[in-house]
Amino acid sequence: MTETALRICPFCEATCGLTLTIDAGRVVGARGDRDDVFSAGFICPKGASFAELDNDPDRLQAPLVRRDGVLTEATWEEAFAAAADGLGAVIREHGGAAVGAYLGNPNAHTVAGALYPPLIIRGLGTRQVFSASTLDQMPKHVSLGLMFGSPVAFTVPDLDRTDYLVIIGANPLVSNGSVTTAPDFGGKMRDIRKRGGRIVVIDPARTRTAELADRHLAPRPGTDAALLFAVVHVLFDENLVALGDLAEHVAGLDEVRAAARGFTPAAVADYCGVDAAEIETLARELAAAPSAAVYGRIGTSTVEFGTLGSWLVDVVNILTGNLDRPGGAMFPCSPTAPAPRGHRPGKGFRTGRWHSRVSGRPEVLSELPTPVLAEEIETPGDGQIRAMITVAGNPVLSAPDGDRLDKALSGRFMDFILCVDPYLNETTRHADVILPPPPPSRSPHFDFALNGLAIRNNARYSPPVLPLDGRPSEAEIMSRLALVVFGMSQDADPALVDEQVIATTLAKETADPSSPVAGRAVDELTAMLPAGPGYERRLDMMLRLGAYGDAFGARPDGLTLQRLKDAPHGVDLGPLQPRLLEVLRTPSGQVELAPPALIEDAARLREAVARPAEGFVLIGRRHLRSNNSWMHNLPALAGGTNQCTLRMHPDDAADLGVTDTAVVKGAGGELVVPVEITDGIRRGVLSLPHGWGHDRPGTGQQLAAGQPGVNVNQLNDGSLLDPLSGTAVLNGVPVTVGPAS
Ligand SMILES: Nc1nc2c(c(=O)[nH]1)N[C@H]1C(S)=C(S)[C@@H](COP(=O)(O)OP(=O)(O)OC[C@H]3O[C@@H](n4cnc5c(=O)[nH]c(N)nc54)[C@H](O)[C@@H]3O)O[C@H]1N2
Ligand SMILES: Nc1nc2c(c(=O)[nH]1)N[C@H]1C(S)=C(S)[C@@H](COP(=O)(O)OP(=O)(O)OC[C@H]3O[C@@H](n4cnc5c(=O)[nH]c(N)nc54)[C@H](O)[C@@H]3O)O[C@H]1N2
Ligand code: SF4
Ligand SMILES: [Mo]
Repeated sequence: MTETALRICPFCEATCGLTLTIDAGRVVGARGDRDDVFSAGFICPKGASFAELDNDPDRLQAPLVRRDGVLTEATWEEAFAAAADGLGAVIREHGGAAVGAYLGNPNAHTVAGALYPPLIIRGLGTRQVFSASTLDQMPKHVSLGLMFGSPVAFTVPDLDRTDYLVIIGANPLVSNGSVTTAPDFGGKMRDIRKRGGRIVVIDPARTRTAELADRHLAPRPGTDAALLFAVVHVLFDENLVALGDLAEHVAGLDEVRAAARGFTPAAVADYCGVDAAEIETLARELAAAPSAAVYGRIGTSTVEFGTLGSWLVDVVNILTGNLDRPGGAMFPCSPTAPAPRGHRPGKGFRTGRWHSRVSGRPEVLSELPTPVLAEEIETPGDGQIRAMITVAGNPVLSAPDGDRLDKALSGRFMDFILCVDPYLNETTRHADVILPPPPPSRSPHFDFALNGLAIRNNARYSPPVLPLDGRPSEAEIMSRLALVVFGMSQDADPALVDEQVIATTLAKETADPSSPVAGRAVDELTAMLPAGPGYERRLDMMLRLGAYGDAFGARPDGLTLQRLKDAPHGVDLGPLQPRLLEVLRTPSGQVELAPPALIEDAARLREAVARPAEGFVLIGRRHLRSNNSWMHNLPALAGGTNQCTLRMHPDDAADLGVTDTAVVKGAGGELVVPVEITDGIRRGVLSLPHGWGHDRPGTGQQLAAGQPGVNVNQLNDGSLLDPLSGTAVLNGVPVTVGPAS
């Protein structure tokens, strides 16, 4: 007898609702949930492969502990004891500050990843914190922090209502959207055009997304900031700036006008490789559209001028009056964001409160750039990293110069490595202890991070579909690690960790006169939380304190966890609403259009524009049936078009005599790679996907090892960073290329 169960897909940012088929205690199928309030039945090949991923025989079923040099299966009690011994010894000898942490991408997709890493890092008191953010969206955090006073004040394009969409450096038809949570992004693009709207895609490659657009501009990689500055220039020059209702809330207009002065379309045309007339048309159309939204992603972020480009996306949205209005770029309101407390100035946003030990890179959001992780491990001295905790990450493949990190992790430097990960991969193979979380079917789901990026406000919760069968949940694994770093006995109840958070949060809220629970008794509120796992109690608390919450009974119609459980297809919270004044937290209480750090960095861009462009540059590429480094092991997704090939323009190939295999050389190394010749990429540009290179011994993904591909990040030595955010330059990397002999 088969049954069905609902579960939000955790494999990308689109957060589609799935209907799983369960047979004999395992998931055997998945289809889109047509009644899901947000995704309405949409599904992609990864979601459809849920069963394969959930049941992958290479997933670790039990923890591994290194014994006599060999990773060996152990019981959970043995593994937790080994974790406590190993971490405890390093903390006693060198202090918690000598423990480094690396947090990978799936932390944005798990309940445990949202709730526990901050506690563990605080408990360690370490500044050696690294994550996938400095390989990804950190430039956006910095630009948002400087402009709005909050590094998480993300805007998203209001896809359901916009008349004019500009997509710059994103390929949502393949990635399914990022930092904009929108199931069926492609369908929404088609709808824009059906209702008479227009779409422009700016990308050096003619992607599937570009093929859906009215117009495709193909700039040279790394030049978006200059292109957007030229758009700003035209807006000022032709008197097209129209802030509308924003006018009274925006400071720094004159400084931006002055900064844009040198960036005329003619001055940037050669550097960007885009005709001046195309840039002028773009600016005029943006200004003329009834509503418009510019949406930038990886191609504007992991580049030499990532923070400048991320900033200019919002500058253009503001100058055309499209920030915070329907059809423009709007601020979503997550159900777990604290209830709004009105317009009040904040402390603002600062980076560089401390610096990395070896090369002096500034801290950003309490993190250091992942490209400096290896040197922080290798370089002796005070503060050297002696132990690592990695959670849901694979930096050996995802970060620049993986070979160096690989050696650093395997060598004499490390006393102890602990990984929380379901797979033995290129990074976790160095662990002393691996604690594997249960598969998604046995884990809860709630989108703490991604709800704040949704193009329509909504709240959905999936409890675990299948029982844990004696394994600890990922929440319990992380709670137990928190107990270790807090120096508590291993016999202590892991639930204490959640109860401590609940007690502290409620004490703060009840003491805050602007809180919806001001003045109430902590005990009374605690007693209202449901019995059950600590993560559910914390989620219920956050929902009740949140923007739509029941304020612990004060607003009886408001959200509680029970209400979400009663609505398994989710609760729709309506289209995005203007809320700029709620999110603004700059000291001035204004939008800072011209933060000094960005105006200063524009000088670096001016120099680049003046410098003649030569040689090949490399960009990245994603495949629909792939996900960073960890989905190359599923038969349903492997093979076909999902290949680790070098894409190259036919004229470039002919000039160089490249036919089927090429050698690519970069500052970090060289690769021999099969070539795919296509006119879907600009001349002078090469593309390679990341997350490949599964040929290292001691990993445990057999299918992936059979089709290993090469690690693109080996071309990169890690020295190229966007200086304001510490983000690795992964697009627009200078390389040379020639035929393989
Ligand atoms: N050249 C180049 N490099 C890039 C990029 C690029 O575009 N070009 N993109 C960058 C980007 S945007 C990102 S986000 C990074 C990603 O970089 P990482 O986050 O370091 O790498 P992933 O490959 O996403 O690895 C995710 C790991 O999480 C594990 N995992 C999966 N599910 C769970 C779970 O439920 N719990 C736990 N604990 N673990 C889980 C997987 O087994 C896998 O080992 O790569 C970056 N690297
Ligand atoms: N199927 C699949 N989906 C994924 C992932 C995956 O690996 N596979 N990874 C997930 C993750 S971690 C993330 S962060 C998101 C990323 O989501 P997206 O940003 O939408 O994904 P990318 O495919 O990296 O798109 C970046 C685009 O920028 C272009 N580009 C490169 N350099 C430049 C440049 O200098 N300027 C401009 N204008 N464009 C440039 C590239 O050609 C590419 O088309 O995808 C997520 N979804
Ligand atoms: S688009 Fe993303 S969330 Fe939706 S089914 Fe595919 S992988 Fe899952
Ligand atoms: Mo990412």
